[in-house]
Amino acid sequence: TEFMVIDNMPVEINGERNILDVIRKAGIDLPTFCYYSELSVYGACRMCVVEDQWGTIQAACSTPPKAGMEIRTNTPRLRKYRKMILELLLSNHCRDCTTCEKNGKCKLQELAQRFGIKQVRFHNTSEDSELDTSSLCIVRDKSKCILCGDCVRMCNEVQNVGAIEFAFRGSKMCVSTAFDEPLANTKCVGCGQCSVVCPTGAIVVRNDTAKLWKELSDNNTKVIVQIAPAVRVGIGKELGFSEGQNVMGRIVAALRRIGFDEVFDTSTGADFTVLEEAEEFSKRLLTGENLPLFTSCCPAWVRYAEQNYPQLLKNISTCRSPMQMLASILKEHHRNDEKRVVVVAVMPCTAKKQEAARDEFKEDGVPYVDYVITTQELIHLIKEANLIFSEIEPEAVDMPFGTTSGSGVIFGVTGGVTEAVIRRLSDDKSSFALRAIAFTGVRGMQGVKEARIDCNGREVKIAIVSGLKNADDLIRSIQQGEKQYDFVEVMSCPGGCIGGAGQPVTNRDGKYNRGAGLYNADRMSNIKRSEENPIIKELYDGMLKGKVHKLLHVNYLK
Ligand code: HC1
Ligand code: SF4
Repeated sequence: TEFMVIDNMPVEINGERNILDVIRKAGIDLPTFCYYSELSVYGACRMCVVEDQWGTIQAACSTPPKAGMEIRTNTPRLRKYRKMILELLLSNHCRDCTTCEKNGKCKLQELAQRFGIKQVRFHNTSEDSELDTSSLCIVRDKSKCILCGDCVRMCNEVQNVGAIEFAFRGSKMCVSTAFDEPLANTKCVGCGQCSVVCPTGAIVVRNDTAKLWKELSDNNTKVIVQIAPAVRVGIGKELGFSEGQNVMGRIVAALRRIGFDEVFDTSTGADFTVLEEAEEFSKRLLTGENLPLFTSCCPAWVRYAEQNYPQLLKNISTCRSPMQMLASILKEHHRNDEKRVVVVAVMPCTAKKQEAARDEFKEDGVPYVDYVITTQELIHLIKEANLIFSEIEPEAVDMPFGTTSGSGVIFGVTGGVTEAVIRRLSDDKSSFALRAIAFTGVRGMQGVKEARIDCNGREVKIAIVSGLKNADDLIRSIQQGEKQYDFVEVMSCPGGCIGGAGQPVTNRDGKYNRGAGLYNADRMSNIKRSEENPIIKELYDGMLKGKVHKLLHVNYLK
């Protein structure tokens, strides 16, 4: 084995691409602003500088490890250098930390504290800039940007959207949209992944909680809320539980204390999606038309397809997303209520805010989903209500739409929609067959997965992608005839909704734990298949009669 020396300790080199990864493996949290293992190396922030045995200073993120190398990470020179960088960054940065959306989660704030910066000797030369609040999903504040470029690389390399780029050079350099247009006028799909990697408050998730408090205090309004699958495994870590732990019961109880009148689970909506999508898929398999079928529940993906592949829109499922299906059912159920009824959705996703505002999902100008808040905003609500989350006793959701299935819950992790649909379509209904589906290739955190299953004697070819660049590559290989599929699941966020930009930020292991939390919930669920959820039959025989098309489907083809 090869090894190098880090701060007098021998450390094994095991395929790491740079010495930063080796250093971190050795238990040293070398600071960086611009390094993410899933993005290309930019090497601009210089916070990860180290000194070698000859006294040369270099950035650890862009130096490959070599056997025998001797590295120091914490010399007086390096400490001075890091403090200088931080001071320079802070001199050009707004320092209203207490009122910043990122307060307590900002890397600049954390490192200023870690390195004991007590004063900033330089003057702020940057001009004031206006907030860009044009997007329904995220808010940009250029004055808080430190030019690490993480958002730019995320938007280009992982999402293949390219809505933001570096503009100008030297002291005028900034991150900008083309022609400095408001974000809403660009190709931005609202995935929010740029905010996930932004170390400061320069890009944050839009906070819509103020409007919600207003609704909650209005006695003439009934406020109904639905909770998405991924939220239950994404929220716990910040509220005293372990990452990925399922705290659904506590979320339900907290929402009731906050003042929501009825609480439901979006996985109930997902069960309807499974049935409708499975039927749509079987029909297409018979006719051979518009294959592959692309899933439609991810709104950032739908927007991406509208902008880049309009010819593929006919292949996208006409099923509304589970959030929209449940919302239309809820609004229909309360159609004749005396009170005004608003539906709120708690989502792991920033793009759902945009989906809810689409004209397709409005009736007489009123949206089916009135407000979307993200998991992050739900944490704000809980904190603002002074609730001690860990001391709340878990409660169940309301009836009559309170039954769910394990299939609906696994929607929140990449491959989950596919697995749920296969459960519906496979004619072997044994529990053995159900468990075997998990081993066909649908599970796992990889960005591209393939599975082949037998469906009524026919081999069905499936692809599952997360991250829009992966989706784009797959579409190209289909168009060039290199690949052929019948069913393609697309989620914009790497890992699926559990890694949604509305969730508290986590790493690879965190996403894995969240996924495991959802598979656990499925295992513990006594109803595994969507069609076995009793509310399904009840509504198809009742409220949905003659209204399936109106309430559960959508036409993105204009
Ligand atoms: Fe998702 Fe979905 S799973 S899109 O990933 O189909 O956001 O969690 O709510 O609508 O069910 C998100 C999650 C969510 C919808 C469902
Ligand atoms: Fe790019 Fe997504 Fe950010 Fe929009 S929200 S700028 S598409 S990364």
